[in-house]
Amino acid sequence: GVEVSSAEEAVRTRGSAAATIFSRVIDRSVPADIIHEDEKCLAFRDVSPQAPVHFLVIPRVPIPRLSEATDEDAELLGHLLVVAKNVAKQESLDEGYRVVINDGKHGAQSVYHLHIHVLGGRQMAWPPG
Ligand code: IU
Repeated sequence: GVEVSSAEEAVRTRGSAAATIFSRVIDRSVPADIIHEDEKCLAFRDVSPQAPVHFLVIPRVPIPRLSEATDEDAELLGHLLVVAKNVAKQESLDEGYRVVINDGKHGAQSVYHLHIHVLGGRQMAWPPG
């Protein structure tokens, strides 16, 4: 099996990042509908879905926000996007979908553990609110 360090261990290893509710999803200390899991990330259904299909892809390493990712995170960031599209296919989003990363105050980010939103199953509008 794959070696998976706990979220708390990841916080210690990385240093700065504070544990959030998503660390507890990773640790399974809060329940979540997990629809993909691998050695680097998880995908789970958003508890407050804004579309018929709405899931989040999060790294196990608790990077607080996209603007705090580093050049060393490039491979991980690419992996998260590949997982987002693979799970979108798994969820039969054959007509397309919206991918969103909210960053900071103006981005309306509420949970400071980097996450990719994938929304689908209905027509999206542009521009977003
Ligand atoms: P944001 O990009 O930080 O604004 O999005 C956070 C999302 O996390 C938001 O859509 C919440 O509904 C979702 N969420 C969740 O799925 N489970 C939780 O326990 C909490 C938030 I807190």
